[in-house]
Amino acid sequence: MYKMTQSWRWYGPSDPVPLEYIRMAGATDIVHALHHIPNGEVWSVEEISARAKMVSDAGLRWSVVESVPVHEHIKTREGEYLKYIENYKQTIRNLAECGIHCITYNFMPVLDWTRTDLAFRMPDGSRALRFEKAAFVAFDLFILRREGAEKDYTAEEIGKARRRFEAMDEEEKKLITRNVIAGLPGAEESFTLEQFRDALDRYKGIDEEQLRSNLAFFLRQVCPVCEEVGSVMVIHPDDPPYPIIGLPRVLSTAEDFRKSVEAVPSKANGLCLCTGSFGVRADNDCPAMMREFGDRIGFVHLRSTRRDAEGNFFEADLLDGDVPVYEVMKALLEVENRRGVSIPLRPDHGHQMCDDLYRKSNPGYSCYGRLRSLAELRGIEHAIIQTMP
Ligand code: DNO
Repeated sequence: MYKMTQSWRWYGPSDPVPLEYIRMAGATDIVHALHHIPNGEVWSVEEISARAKMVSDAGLRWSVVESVPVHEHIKTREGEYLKYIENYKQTIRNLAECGIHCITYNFMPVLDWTRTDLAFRMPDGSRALRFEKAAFVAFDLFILRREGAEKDYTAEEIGKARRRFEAMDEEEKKLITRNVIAGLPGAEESFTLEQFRDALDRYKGIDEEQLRSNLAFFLRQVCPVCEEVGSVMVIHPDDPPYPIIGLPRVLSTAEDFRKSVEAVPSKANGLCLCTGSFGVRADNDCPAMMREFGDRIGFVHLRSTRRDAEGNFFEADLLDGDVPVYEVMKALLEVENRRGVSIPLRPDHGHQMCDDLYRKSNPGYSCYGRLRSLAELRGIEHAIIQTMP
């Protein structure tokens, strides 16, 4: 019986959750990146293998990279994009030489994932990450003051955002700004408001079709290298899965991934099925996606969000959100056993709880919340297996 490979994201030696705790959580595999290497530079074999050794000395295995960041020049296909693509290829080769064959990346312009609130109080006292639409629109319209932003919102949304903005004190304005543009864990870039406006300007003239074609161009370059060395590129969906701040999005739905595969059918063109990101849209059916894209799924983030009609969402308790976790797990087990592989899966965006409330942790990546999720996932998997033929 093939089962999920229980994995855990580790941010490196300065992560407040050390490797020894991760092992106690029941994970066997580490999801990791060389965060100290600037975007676009080659990861050398020396650096990769030194880090892999640190992981294996702790009795774990570094098997998934999350992420090798895609340089902005590649996303906009301008400037030094060809050089950065060559560097990316070399990093793929170097990772493969060290036995690491699964590479996560995203193609979101400028920002990686986005939240407005990193300490949303849950009824049980734990803290969750949240995206509040009115606060985000208020940031866009009245803090960033993006040119033409009003065109992206309805009169009602603008009215709500104005009232939300007027109710904010200076502290809250600063906090929201920091949450949106200073970079959440794993996002390798952070901006001041000025730099952020410049970064947005570079996307003027790049619409959805153009961005899609830039993604295909990139994949056409790197997938052959992956095929050569037996690796796979797994794209992480947009989070949230719709356009924000006037930027195009190209990986928010099943149809988006279909289009990508149609453009670049290489078997190295894979998917990181993040149920929390896709699950923010009611029209994304995560178990169906697991089945449809099963052959291309190289990595899974299993978490659950809860949305409302206005476009707000928060990271729910794993079994109390909009994502049908049981169905996703069942579909995953079917895929694994059909393919004869164990797919790495990690818990994601756990709540900050217990002792973690009183110490510094990476938002979404504290210890207990993820430990709880992983335990629940393991339980669900165990129970499903009992009833499988
Ligand atoms: C957030 C993460 C993302 C993800 C990247 C992949 O918690 O899921 O930052 O790592 O988008 O490139």
